Amino acid sequence: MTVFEGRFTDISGLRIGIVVGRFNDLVTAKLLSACLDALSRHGIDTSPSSEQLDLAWVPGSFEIPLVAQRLAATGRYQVLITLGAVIKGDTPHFDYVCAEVSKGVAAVSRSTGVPVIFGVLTTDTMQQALERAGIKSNLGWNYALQALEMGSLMASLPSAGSANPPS
Ligand code: INI
Repeated sequence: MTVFEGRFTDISGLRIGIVVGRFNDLVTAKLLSACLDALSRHGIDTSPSSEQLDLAWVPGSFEIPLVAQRLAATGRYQVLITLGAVIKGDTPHFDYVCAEVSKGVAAVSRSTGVPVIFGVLTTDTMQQALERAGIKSNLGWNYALQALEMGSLMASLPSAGSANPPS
């Protein structure tokens, strides 16, 4: 039996792309800050000259899947992290943005084979979003750990067609 597991150390070979929405950047900047802090404390180079980490800003969560798709298609990254904050307003706009970003991120992941961490908060209020972005906990930290785990796990799995046929 082979047990496959992701790692949180020995991850010097990982290249990570982050896509972050500017909309509600009071929240998304805090998610990003905790995410970078967690990556850095686990040994990822988060300096401006880093070869391990790239960051793309998009206008809002709706644009996240398109840019994630482009980054994933380069083959440069073992994992992507998406960060956004969709907060319910008085119109159905929230539902459209939530549906597009959640389905879009899942589609990018499946179509490219690159794991994409879904770090998009979807909340009823700004208060709920801020509670998840620093006031109580900060999920940006969790998204970083999930990225390390998934990036290293995917790299450790056998590739398609590599299974030995039964003898
Ligand atoms: N984008 C968000 O990331 N969060 C929101 O709460 C939001 N609301 O509520 O409108 C939002 N809208 C912008 C959207 O993501 C696109 O950037 C815009 O529609 C242009 O395509």
